[in-house]
Amino acid sequence: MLNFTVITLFPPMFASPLGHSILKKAQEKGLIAVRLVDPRDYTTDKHRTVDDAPYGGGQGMVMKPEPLAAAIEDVKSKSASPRVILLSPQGKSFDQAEAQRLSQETELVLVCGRYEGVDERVKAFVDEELSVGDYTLSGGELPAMVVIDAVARLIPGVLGNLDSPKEESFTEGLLEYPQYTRPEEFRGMKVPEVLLSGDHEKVNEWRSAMSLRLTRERRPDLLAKARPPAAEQKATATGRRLYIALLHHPVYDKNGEIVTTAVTNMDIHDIARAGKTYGLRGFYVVTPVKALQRLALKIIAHWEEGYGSRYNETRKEALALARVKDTLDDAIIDVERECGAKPQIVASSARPGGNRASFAHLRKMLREESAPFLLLLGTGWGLTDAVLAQSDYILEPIEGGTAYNHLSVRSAAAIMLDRLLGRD
Ligand code: 4GT
Repeated sequence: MLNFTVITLFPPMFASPLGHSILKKAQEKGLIAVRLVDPRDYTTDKHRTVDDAPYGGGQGMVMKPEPLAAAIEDVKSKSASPRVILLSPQGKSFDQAEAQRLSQETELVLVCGRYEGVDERVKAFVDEELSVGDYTLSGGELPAMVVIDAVARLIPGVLGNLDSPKEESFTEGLLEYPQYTRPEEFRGMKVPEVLLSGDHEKVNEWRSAMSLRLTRERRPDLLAKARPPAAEQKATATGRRLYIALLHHPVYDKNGEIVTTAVTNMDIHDIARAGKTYGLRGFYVVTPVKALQRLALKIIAHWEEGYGSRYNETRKEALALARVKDTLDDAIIDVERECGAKPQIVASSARPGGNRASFAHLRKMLREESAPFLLLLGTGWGLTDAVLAQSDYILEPIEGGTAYNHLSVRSAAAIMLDRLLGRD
């Protein structure tokens, strides 16, 4: 139960918003109550004066402090733990997080200014000031109604569902996705196919993707503000489609011969840690050499289960991404098993030439398509032409703008992950 008390010179203004729909029902159900208090009832002169001319001159009138202070004090004296809020353009911005915070209170007192504003000394009687946006209104009444509506909706039961009305946290803090209802086609405009599919997972993915895209286009400030859980899920939603395979065979050596390179501790650790940081779904260490597979497994298991797991909890989390496979085909089959779809193969090559996909393009595909992607990283002198030829895309090379072109595979992996999954 949340008790609102509104201190206003115009109590009848509240009748309509409170007398309809959700807010009306919320009061009927006893989930909120709204009391209206007129500061004019706290005047002591015979003209019941609530305003006066500003000291220092200037146009308009200012709300006198005495009636407002008396009204606030009276309301406070009748309540256990009231939180007194002055609606004011100079206040802190009211947003969904503020609404969430206020919905935890039991007594909210909303003070509405009129004329040119309230005498500054009234502020000694309020706990905080809130603004509903950067524009000027004729009074605090509409802002008070905005606050009542936004806060009341968050009280369990007001919207019908008894548990907290929070939706999937994925889209929390982002703009809503587009909504459609019947008919399926209206004036030549069709409802997106996916919404008719009955596939709830696909529908949710589409809605999340639309929310993200809309927010990125229109309100990038909201994305930057998104709280860590939302941000993390945003990363993993695209990262969940991306896998990396580190190929130790087939790769070239410096003479252009096809060879098998050795597994290294540092590559496995660093790529796993970068992968974990950016929300990569899985990291394949590919080598056909049994002894090197055992070595890779030992490196992973040391951190997953051995002394290292107790020694360093965060590295254990990262190494849990790593999987050892005999061949590239085994890695592809593993992705398909996990995602239910064949991965698109993206090769990376530092050698110039070929038809290249840009990082921006792959980043977009990761966000907007549902297929998994397997990014191939070569060791030694790079992936063979045969592997490049069987790939769906060859990623553009990473260029540092110099003639020197010898990034380690783990540096290249980190840069690629940032370009594909990192924050804008
Ligand atoms: C805008 C807001 C607000 C006004 C807002 C004092 C006299 C303030 C008129 C009142 N305008 N109040 N709370 N953006 N105007 O929240």
